[in-house]
Amino acid sequence: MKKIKIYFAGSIRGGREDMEIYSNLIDFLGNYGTVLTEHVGHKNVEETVEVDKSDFAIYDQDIAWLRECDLLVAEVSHPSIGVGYEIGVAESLGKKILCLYNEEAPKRLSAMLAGNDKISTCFYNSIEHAKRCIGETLKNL
Ligand code: 6K6
Repeated sequence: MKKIKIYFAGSIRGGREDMEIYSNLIDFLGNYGTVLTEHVGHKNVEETVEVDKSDFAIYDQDIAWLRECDLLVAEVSHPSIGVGYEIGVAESLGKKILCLYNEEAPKRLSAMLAGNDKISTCFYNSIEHAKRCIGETLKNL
């Protein structure tokens, strides 16, 4: 059976406060398919990048992965311009999109996601809850 390809999006330059949650979710997603963007859950992601990887190269690679993926899972509790942009690109490519938002996050979720019926949003209250949402989405993929 063909392994599904999952693009995981999470804040990098927007702030790394939720990095451990990303890492936990990426490990979980790895049980279901190939996560194209494992680096989003790595500590010191920006420092570990090869010195010659320009922002242009990062952009080109991420757009290619967005085209290639079967599913975008975006952790959106911590606002990030890059993640919002990726969600818009994925929507325009007709990709299935699951947004995960911790209902205790300090900032309300953008209406551009919460009000978008082409995006499934899971308002989770625990990491286990977020994982159940992922399981449901994958069952229906
Ligand atoms: C680290 C490891 C390898 O390369 C890096 C350098 N930075 C990035 N590499 C790959 N994708 C990135 C990088 N910076 C941002 N992104 C993409 O934007 C990711 O797919 C994230 O989902 C999103 C985060 O956007 P910001 O605006 O919070 O940085």
